[in-house]
Amino acid sequence: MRLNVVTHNPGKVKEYNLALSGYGLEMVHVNREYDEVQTAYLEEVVDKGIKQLAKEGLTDFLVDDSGLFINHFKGFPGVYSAYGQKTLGNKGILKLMEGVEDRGAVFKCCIGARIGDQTIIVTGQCPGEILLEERGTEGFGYDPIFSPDGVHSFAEIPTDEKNIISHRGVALRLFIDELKARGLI
Ligand code: ITT
Repeated sequence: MRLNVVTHNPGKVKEYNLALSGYGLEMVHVNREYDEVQTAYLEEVVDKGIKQLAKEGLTDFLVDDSGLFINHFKGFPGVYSAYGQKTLGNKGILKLMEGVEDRGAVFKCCIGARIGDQTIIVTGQCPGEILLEERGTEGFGYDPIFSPDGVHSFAEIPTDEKNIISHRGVALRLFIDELKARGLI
C-alpha cells in the first residue's frame, strides 16, 4: 500500500521510511500545507488536519504533529515547537536555560492517518532532558539538545536507534499495532 506522508519535514519522512517500509508500505512524501489550529493538544491539530486534507480529496495519508514540552517553561514550546525552533532555535533555548537546574522535558509525537474510510490517531512520548550544549549532527530540529538518557543527544545516534526510543518510535509502534488490528498490513 502507498501511504502519503504529509509534511514539510524530510527528517520525519526518513524516520517513517525506516520504520514502515518493512511492512510493505511505500511512503510517498507530500510537501503540502494544512491548517494547524491554535490549541494545547497535538491530537486536536492532527484531527483537524486529517479532516481538512480528506475534504480536499487526499486519500491514504498520514500527518505528524510533534512538540518538545520543557518543564522549566511550563511546557513551552510544546504545540508551538515549530515557531520556537524558527525564533529561538536550539541556541536560544540553551541561553534561556543557562543555570537552570530542572532540565526535564518530554518529546511528544501524534500520528494521524486516514486510510480508506478509517481514521487512526496515536500519540507517543519520550521523557528526557535538555542538554547543556548542542551535540551531534544526525537528525533534525531539537535533536542536538534533547537527550533521552541524560548522556547522548538524539543527534548523536543513528536514525534506526532513535526510532527505538523516540516519541515518534513509540507512536509508530502503536500505529503499526492499529494497522495490524484493522487488517491494513
Ligand atoms: P510539518 O508540520 O510540516 O510536519 P514541522 O517540522 O513543522 O513539519 P512539527 O510542527 O511537528 O513539524 O514540529 C515542531 C518542531 O519540532 C519542528 O521545528 C521540528 O523540527 C521539531 N521536531 C519534531 N519532531 C522532532 C524530532 O523527532 N526531533 C527533533 N525535533 C523535532
